Amino acid sequence: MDDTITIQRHIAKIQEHHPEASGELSGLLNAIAFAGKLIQREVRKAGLVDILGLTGRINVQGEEVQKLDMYAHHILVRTIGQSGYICVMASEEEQDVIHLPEGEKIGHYAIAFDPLDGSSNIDANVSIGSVFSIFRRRTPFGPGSVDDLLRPGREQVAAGYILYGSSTMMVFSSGDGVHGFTYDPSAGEFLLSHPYIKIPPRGNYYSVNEGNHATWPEGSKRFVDYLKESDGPEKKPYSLRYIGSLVADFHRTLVYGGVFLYPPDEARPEGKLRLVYEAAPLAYLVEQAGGAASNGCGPIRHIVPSSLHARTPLYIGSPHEVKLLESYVAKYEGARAT
Ligand code: P6P
Repeated sequence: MDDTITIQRHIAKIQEHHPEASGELSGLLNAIAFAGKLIQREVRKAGLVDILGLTGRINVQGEEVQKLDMYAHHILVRTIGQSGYICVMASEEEQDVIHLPEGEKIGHYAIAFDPLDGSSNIDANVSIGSVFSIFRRRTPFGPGSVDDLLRPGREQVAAGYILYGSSTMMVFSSGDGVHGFTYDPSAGEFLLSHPYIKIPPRGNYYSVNEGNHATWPEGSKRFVDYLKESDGPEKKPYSLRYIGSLVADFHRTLVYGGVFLYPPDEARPEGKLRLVYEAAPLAYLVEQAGGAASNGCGPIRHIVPSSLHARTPLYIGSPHEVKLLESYVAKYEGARAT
């Protein structure tokens, strides 16, 4: 590993392969990396506050301490909003799209993000993450609109996440493979640590909240039951790994292989996870890494979101397991509407 390649340098090298590029996407990715540095600083501190038992309500400047996910939201809105590279934003924390402040330079990209997914886990010191999805704008000029974001995932031009775990990592792709950068606090830089990440074609892990098993559709039930049988040649049973924090569960699946799934259930017939700023960006990444992502009937990348906060069932990981899951859905559920 060459630990002298910063994320800025890597992004610049990618841009060199695209002479037609204006540099806006590079600038946007660097703005996201900068936001990640600020967010990771607060995520680390939040754990400290809890340990020391400080009130955490009013800080030394007399400001109300924002909830961590609202802090992450405001950092991303401000750093990306004033970057000059976007025409519109969407966040898990806001019902509608976020327009740029009056007079802010309007750029050619549209971005949706989940500022801090899994933040309910922070008190247990569990890894959490920020997820982002980037499109080239579709509206012709001026302020962007929701039309720039209600698009199938196959139209994304970049996607990624920042994982606040035992170390902070930024993992992204802009169409030239998936690359991972580990934050070095002593240098204040994200350094290239995982170039060209490829997911194993099949794995030995499955990742799901088995507590919902009773009300899953038949195909998902039988698929998971199959993974738990031991029959030798298939190298089964698979091992269960579930953190309950999407970015952490996805990252492990990306690195080790296997499958992460959040099927629909009685309480959530549409599934729990969000399409625009969770499933679609992770689907883009996993396909760039040689994997697959499905809603059970077909690729996530083909689904046109009905709204910014639309939910979807998600089956994502190694192609072997995702294809096997789809065969179970077809056999036991027929073709669910995609
Ligand atoms: P459950 C966290 O709340 C989250 O949105 C994702 O990060 C995670 O994958 C999922 O929900 C966990 O859901 O129902 O298993 O607690």
